[in-house]
Formats: sequence, C-alpha cells, structure tokens
Amino acid sequence: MNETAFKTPAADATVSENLVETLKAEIIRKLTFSLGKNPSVAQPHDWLTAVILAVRDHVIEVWQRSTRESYQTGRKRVYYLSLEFLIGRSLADALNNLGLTGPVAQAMSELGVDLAAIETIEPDAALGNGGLGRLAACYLEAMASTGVPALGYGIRYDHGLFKQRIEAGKQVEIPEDWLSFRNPWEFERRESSYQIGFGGAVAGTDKPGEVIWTPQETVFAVAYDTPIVGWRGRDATTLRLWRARALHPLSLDAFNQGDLVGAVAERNRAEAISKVLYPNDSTPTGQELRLRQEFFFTSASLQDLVRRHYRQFGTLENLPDKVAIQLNDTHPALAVAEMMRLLMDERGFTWEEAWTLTNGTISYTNHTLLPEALETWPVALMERLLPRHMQIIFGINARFLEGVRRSAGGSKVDLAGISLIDEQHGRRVRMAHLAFVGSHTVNGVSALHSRLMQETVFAPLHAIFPDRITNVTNGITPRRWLLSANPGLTKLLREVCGDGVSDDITQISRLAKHTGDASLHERLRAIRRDNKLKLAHLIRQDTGVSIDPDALFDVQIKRIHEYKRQLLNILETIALYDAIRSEPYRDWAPRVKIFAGKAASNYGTAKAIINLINDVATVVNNDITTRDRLKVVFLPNYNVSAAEVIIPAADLSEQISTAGMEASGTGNMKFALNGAITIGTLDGANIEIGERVGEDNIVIFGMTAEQVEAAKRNPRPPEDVIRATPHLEGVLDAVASGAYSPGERDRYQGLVAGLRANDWFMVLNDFESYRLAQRRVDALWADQGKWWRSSVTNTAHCGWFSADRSIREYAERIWHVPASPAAKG
Ligand code: 26Q
Repeated sequence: MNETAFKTPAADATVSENLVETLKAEIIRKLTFSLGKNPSVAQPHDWLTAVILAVRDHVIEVWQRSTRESYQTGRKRVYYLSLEFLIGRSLADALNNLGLTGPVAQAMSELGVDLAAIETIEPDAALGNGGLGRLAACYLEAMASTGVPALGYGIRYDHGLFKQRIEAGKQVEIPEDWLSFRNPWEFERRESSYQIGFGGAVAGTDKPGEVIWTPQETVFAVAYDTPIVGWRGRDATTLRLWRARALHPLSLDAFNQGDLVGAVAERNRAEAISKVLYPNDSTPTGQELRLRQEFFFTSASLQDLVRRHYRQFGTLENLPDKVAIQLNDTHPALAVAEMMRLLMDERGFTWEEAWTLTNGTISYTNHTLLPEALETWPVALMERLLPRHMQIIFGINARFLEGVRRSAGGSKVDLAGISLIDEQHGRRVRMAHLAFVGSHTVNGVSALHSRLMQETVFAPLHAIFPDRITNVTNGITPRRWLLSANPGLTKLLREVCGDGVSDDITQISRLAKHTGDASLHERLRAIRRDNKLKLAHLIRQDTGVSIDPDALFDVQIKRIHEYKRQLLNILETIALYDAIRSEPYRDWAPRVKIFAGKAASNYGTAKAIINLINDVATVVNNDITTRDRLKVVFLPNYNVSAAEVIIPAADLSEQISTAGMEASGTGNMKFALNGAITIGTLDGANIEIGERVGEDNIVIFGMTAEQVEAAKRNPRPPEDVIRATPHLEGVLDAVASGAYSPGERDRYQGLVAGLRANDWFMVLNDFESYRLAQRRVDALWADQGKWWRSSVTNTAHCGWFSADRSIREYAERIWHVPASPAAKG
C-alpha cells in the first residue's frame, strides 16, 4: 500500500551496531517494565515474551500506518472468513519479514541468550486442522506482502488442534492449551463486540415485508486482533478472532437461591462456542455446537464489516465496490443468509436490492469434492437455531428455482439436483449450494479440481451459471516455507539468482541455467545434509530412533486419511523390507521412511493406520539385517513447526492420494520449492508441478482420476487384483496374521479385510505401479548427478506456487482490488 516503504534493514544487511544496541535496550526495557524481571533472574520464557513485545512494537508501527492508509484512501478491502487459521509460531516469521532476524539474534546473543532456542518455546498456534487452515494463514501473510488491504475473520479458540502422543504405537490425544500463558500478539477490542442471537421466533409487522426476529438466546462476540506483518514490513493485515462471552456472566436469581451451577449455566453455554476447534479435517460432524460456531463468527464478522463500511461511507449501496468477502469453504456459508438479513431486517433494503449487494460482495472457495465431506444441516435444526435464516434460505431457493424453471421454458431441468434443500436424506440444507448461488464467483484450488467441480458435484449448477466457477491454484508463502525455514538454501539462491529473489520469488527461475553445475550440486548436498542433521536430531529426541543423514529421506506428512493413502506407503515399505531381507547383499539405497500426521479422534481406520506404521517401525528398526538400509519413523505431533524442520530435510515428497480426491495439496509445493523430488499421482496440484518441472523431474504413477471413476463404477474384484500383483498377497497376509503385531495378532484383521472387501481408495489397484515408481526413485538416487539436476529443476520452476501469485489472481479476477506488482523492490 505504501510506496515510501517503512525502513527496516534488508534481511542480509550487515548488522549495524546502532540497531543492535537499540534492540538490546528495547528488549531489556520490556523485560524490566512489562514483565517486572531483572535480566539476571529472567527465565527463557521471560526472554521470549520480552523479545516478542519488543518486536511487536515494530510490527505495530507498520500495522497502524498500513491500516490508516488503506482507510484514508478508501480502498476496497478483502474480508477472508475462515473457521481455521493454522498460524504456527509468529516470532521468527515477524523477524524475517521485518529484516530483523540477524540484528535481534545478535542483540540476544550479546545479552547472553540464544534466540533460536528461545523461539522454539513459543506455542505453535494451531487454530486449524490442515491444508485449509494453513492456506488461510499463508494468504493473510501474502496479502500483507502484496499490498492487498485485508482482514481475516475467525474464532479465537481457547483450545486449538489436539496434541498427539504415541503410546504403545497408538495415537493419544492431549488437549491443546496455547493461551495458558497469555498471547502477547493479540489485542482485545472491547469496543468491537456484537450480539449474536440464536433460536426464538420470527414475526411480521404492520409494514409489508418487515420481519422481526426475537432470539431466545444471545451471546456476545468480542474481537481480538493480531497483526500479520508482510515482507519487508511494507504492510500488515489483521487477523480478527471472535471470542464468545455471556451477556450475563452470572444469574443473580439462581445465585441467590444457592443454585451455583445454574448461576453460571448461561455463561458456560455461551463460552462453549469458542472453547475448542473441531478436530475434523473432512467429514462434518453435524453437531449443533459446530453450527453455532459457524453462525457465531459469520454474524459477528458481517456485523463488524457492515458497521465499519457504513461509518466510512455513510451508505451500504456501494458495498460491492469496497468490500470483497471470501468464504473459505462452506463453513461461513451462512454469510449469504446473514447478509440478506442484515440488509433487509436491519437496514431496510428490499429483497432485490439486498440480493444484488450480497451476491456482488461474496465469493466462495471449495476445497473438496468428496460427497461425504460436503456440509449439510437438517432443516429442523436450522429452523430451531436460526429461524429467520431458514426463512431466507427458503426464499432464496424459491426465487432461484422459479427463475430456472422460467428460463428453461418447456425443457426439463433437474430441480431436485440444484435445490438448496436436499429432500432425499430427511430434508437438509446444502451449504455448498447456498454458497454457490449466493456468490458471484466460485473457485476450486487446482486446475484438475476446478474442472472436476464443473463436471461432477457442481455440474447442474455450472450448467445454469457457466461463468461462475473458476480456478485459482493454491500457493504457499515463500517467506515462511523457504526463506525462513531453509536459510542455507536461501543464501545460495541469493548468490545465484540475485538478492531480488526474496522480493520476487519468480526470479528463482534463474537457477534453471545452472541445473547441470556439479559444484552447485555439491553445495546443495551440503545444505540438505545440514537440514537432515537437524531433522535427525529432532527424530532422535522425540522417538529415540537414530537415522543416517546420508540415507534417502522419504517423507509423507499430512493428516492421516484413507484417500491420502499412508496405507499404500506402509504396505510398499513392508514389501521393500521383505525384498531387502531376501536379497541382503544387493546394494540397496539406504532409506528412511518418515511419517507424521494426526487422525481425527473418531476416525478408526486412520488410527489403525497410525498404529500399523508404528508397529512396522518397531519391527524394522530392530532388525539387524536391514539396519543400515531401512528405517521407519513416525514423528508424533505433526504441526507447522515440525513441518518447518522436516520439509527442508526431505529428499523425496510423497503425494500419493487417490487421483481425483486431493483438491490441491500445498505440502507438495513446499517440498518441491525446497528441492525434494515428488513421487505422486496425477492429482490436485501435483499435475501442475509436473507441468512446470517436466516429466523427467517428477515420479508419477497410478491411475488417473478418470480411471479411478471408471474403476469405481465397474470395480475389479479385489482378490483378482491381489492375485495379479506380485508381493501383495504376502504383504497383506503378514499384516493380517499379526507379523507386525505379535502381542495382538488380529489387530489388523479388520484393516486388511476392508481392503479385500472393497478397494475404494485404489490401494491395491495402484500398488504395483507405486512399487515400480519407488524403484525408479532408487535408480535416480543411485545417479546423484541426475538426482541433483532434478532437484535444482524443481526449485527453479516452483516459484509460481507462491501465495503472492495466488493472491494476485484472486485480487484481479475475483476481488477486483489492485495488488502491488510482482517485482516491487
Ligand atoms: C467441517 C464440518 C465440521 C467439522 C469440521 C469440518 C471440516 C474442517 C476442516 C471440514 C474440512 C476441513 C478441512 C479441509 C481441508 O483442509 N481441505 C484441504 O484444503 C487444502 C487447501 O485448499 C487443499 O490443498 C487440500 O487438498 C484439501 O484437502
């Protein structure tokens, strides 16, 4: 936003004495006067808070100027509504973006404290499950880096995603408690609090069309703001999270009658809304509390942005010119009905006027096509909890269906297929349909996914609105996932591609001239080895397993889900283990199989897969015949901070979802940018990675999305597939008979019986193709010159997957707000 850039030193600037002295004084001041601690007795957590508070002041300078400017210029603003923001740690990111990493590290070191060690005690803010939540965090940072005025809206959960422990090979969930020692990054905004109603009744008035909703229950939403600073501290965006508070913290009546539990009942019921993140990354739970969360944050956010807009412009007529609301999946889809309600019931607009403003303002991103993952809510529940919204949804549906019927003339349209109400499964509201019809633009997150949206789930709606669905392929912020996570590689890139590469990541393509340079390969190998040593240290510390930094690090890290096929990976690992044991004298390339990821607490199959990986690890890691060839590791408690250590250390990136099921993937981009080779299916963004790096530099295997579709319609009996696939029968028998679970021989009978009954995820069907692909990986690894040429090519061609590029696409094609040009230096 600001051309006269805020002056912070460039990331590589020689650290000026003056600056270091100033920072030291600032840190000591915070320690002394904000924490009341003398340096001689300060604990690591005191130092952490003191540094955060000192750095925060620099962030706030940027934030206030950036916010003021966007307000004064009256620019259009983006409101990103998301139930999840998977932020991770903030200190290193803020330092990196402000160019203060070096100076603060030096200041701390002169104070006798190791900054890197202090950074690791910052809690990892896990207000999200996985890809969708991390995408929201990357996009807030990218909007701050590309000068797109933006505010992210979500919920300030007391408890983020559960922590995972592995006990006796099994996942155990531990409650997360990131706020237990206060959060120095946030600011409570008492003046920004809104009443959110639930239940009650709707009545007409004397005035035709006028409606009054009298909720039975009301809670407060109170805002907490966190600044997200962009690259070089040029701008900052705001993450505004809502906390639920009771209107009446204590019922005096109940209290005076001695009913102490009853006295706090209302408070408990209200505060439950922002207590905990739903730990589900795909299948909706259908629980009432979830719907309350969805309405709570949607209503608070819309009330807030409407109020802000009205204050600034004195009218709501120009809402679409000044406001773009992006729905991150259907979780905030009630925004369509809530915006209509606010405009009609509270601001007096007619239905038609309100609809034009609503539709002109809202757009929706879809993140999944799995039918079981599409949100629907029972009409009866919605009627009870949100009676006015249910009326409005019926109104939208009636007008929509009537319009379609009229314009179809006599020809037949499948009205049941496009209706916002699913009448088949006991009357449910289809949230994706609501979001689709209420939005001016709907996007998928990779080219394949967006095409499949048009051809499958949304085909009937696409026929009616042929211009509505578009694609914006996901992106990742290169600041966190390359510059900050991989300083060794970054230093080399700046040398080879020029310093400008950190401002404009597309300049990373200059590396392509050097793909065959053997001395470059040597340097890259040394950088990777350093990163692998760090990961080996973490693995040793958290699992007790020692691994060889010169082995091939083969990594699959993501939520555990059948469609992501960790099961395929571990079954192939067993086949490899058998093969090494049958031919121990062959020169097998040493490999470490690294897994990490959480399973939803109620997802039995995913938990069994975690158990199997750990059981296989125990057997393999204790076998002296395979000792220096194969290790299997399950690193517990995968989170953003773990990813930052794992990704720069990976040689091989496992992206092996059943084709057609992974909407995009974003881990795939992080790995490729850091130079890992992908082994993957033709799914999601893997396809676009392959198009950029070239087919010689990615290892593709397995069925295509079309072949998967055909195989589901006309399945081959699993037993036929098993018989026709070498090694598979043996692997399945070993698992089913308890070879890896000697203490409980039938532990995996169910898992294997499931595969034998129905190969829905094509684990059996793709097994041989995957196994052969892994042998191609072996061959590539054996030729290190070739391997590093491929690695360099991956890094050189993956700058396109920057979140800055995604954000510019959204800004231009969907939000219609200007972003700063790519190479702004
Ligand atoms: C819904 C209702 C009730 C409880 C939980 C949920 C819920 C929560 C999270 C449903 C889905 C999610 C998360 C989905 C997700 O992360 N999808 C991923 O989004 C990424 C970003 O676009 C893609 O790269 C991944 O392919 C996609 O799986």
